[in-house]
Amino acid sequence: MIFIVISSFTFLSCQDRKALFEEKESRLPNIVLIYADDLGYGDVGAYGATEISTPNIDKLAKGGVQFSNGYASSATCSPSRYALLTGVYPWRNKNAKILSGTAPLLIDTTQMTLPKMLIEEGYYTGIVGKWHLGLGDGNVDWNQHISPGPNEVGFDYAYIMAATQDRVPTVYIENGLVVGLDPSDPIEVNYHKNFPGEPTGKDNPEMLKMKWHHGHNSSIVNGIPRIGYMKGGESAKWVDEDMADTFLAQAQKYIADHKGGPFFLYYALQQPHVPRTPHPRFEGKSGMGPRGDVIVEADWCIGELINTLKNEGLLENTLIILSSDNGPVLNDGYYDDAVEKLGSHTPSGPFRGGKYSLYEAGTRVPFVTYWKGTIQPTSSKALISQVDLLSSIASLVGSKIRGEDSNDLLEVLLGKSEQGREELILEATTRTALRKGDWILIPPYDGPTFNPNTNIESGNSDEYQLFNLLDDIGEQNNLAETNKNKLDEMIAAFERIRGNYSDNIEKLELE
Ligand code: NG6
Ligand code: CA
Repeated sequence: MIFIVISSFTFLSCQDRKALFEEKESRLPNIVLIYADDLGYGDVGAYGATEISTPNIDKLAKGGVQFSNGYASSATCSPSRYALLTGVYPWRNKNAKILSGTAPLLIDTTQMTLPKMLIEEGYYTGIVGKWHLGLGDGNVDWNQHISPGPNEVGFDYAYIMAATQDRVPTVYIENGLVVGLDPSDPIEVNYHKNFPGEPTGKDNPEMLKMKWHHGHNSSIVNGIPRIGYMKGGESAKWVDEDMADTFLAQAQKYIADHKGGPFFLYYALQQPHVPRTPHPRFEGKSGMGPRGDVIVEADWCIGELINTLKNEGLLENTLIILSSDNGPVLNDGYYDDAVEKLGSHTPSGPFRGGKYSLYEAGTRVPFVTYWKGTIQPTSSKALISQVDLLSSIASLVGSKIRGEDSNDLLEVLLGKSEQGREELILEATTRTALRKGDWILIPPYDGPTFNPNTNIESGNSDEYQLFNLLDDIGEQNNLAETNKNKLDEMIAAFERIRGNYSDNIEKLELE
């Protein structure tokens, strides 16, 4: 099967890559992209958290460039990951929304991606962790080789979960094959109807070890009710509490196997997304319940990964980038004490909103670059987005490829310049806003202004909202009425960039 994967691969062979690599005058750095799921700006010590301890992330932030104006492209996962890998704004693709576990591959196989660009420069490319960019053509047989997926958009190694930890199928997939699958117990997945006789979170509360609050009442796996229905595949089902260790071990193995380099490792952590299931050795460690505990766990994993790079002698030749796919949420559908045990911790930091929100906390996230001996420790106020990584990394490795919406901010990434973006479109559940300089424009949108389930403001309003972040970081004073000139300037800039993509906007559904 490995043979099939490699032979169907249209990219460079190992020998070609080695030759290309040897041609390069200087040694290209390895690149490790650590991407957390729903980690808030205020969840990290270096970004001001005092109630939770993240010493390993802090070491990267304090020893590298700590960005205070670093953004995810979207306030939800799949759109942010789409932009991260393609260098294209997610609102240009009408399918770039939170995907179900059976959604088809969101990235066109002919599209340029960050890993494809790196393969052309002689890199090995691997992903370990959360994918959530769709698989196959929308009609996947989970018992056969699953394609197209990460292997077809630039990763020559992939060890992934298909969607999210709260969505079926709850199995790991290695290069298109479900890990540990017993062919006599085939997997079936359906997002519309249950399989006859299978228990659900809705009908079988007695089987649950974690209770659902909203959504999450379909199939039960390991006592946790999920989104979507799944049958079979018993031997392949993951153990939630072991997921962090499983992904870490795979990421470490990838590094050890490719230490000859250059390699690109996309380490996509599942924490602190729901369901929050720390390994027992992290239970109670934060005093904040499972959400805090899995942040401590994620920080530990990051420390272990750095140790691996160090022990392999790679730390001086590896650019590490750390960020999160969107802002934080406390109650995202399970009763797990995230709200009750929060205490004085503020996951959104000084910002308004959270995950799903057009306000700052939806997309302004921890954003750090670290490269021992090459990047000098500094903090940066430059405006930078994850959509810029493709062009910036291309510039680093000497590729001429650039992404459609991706700015070459290599000097900013390396901490040598504070000349970031002038303007940036922010997205949240298909709605968009503009940041330009220190100003934010949120156009009027229909739909609820507040989601009582997640306790997060959507950013919707009947009126234009205009904020000046310089003296109003919490977006409290709407200046749209009092500063008409600025409002007009911002609307013109917004319309210039957004064009008529407003066709993609959907009525906001409560998450
Ligand atoms: C929402 C889920 C939420 C989470 C989110 C995706 C419900 C009610 N809510 O639909 O729990 O899974 O999708 O999160 O089902 S993301 O970080 O992957 O975008
Ligand atoms: Ca997320």
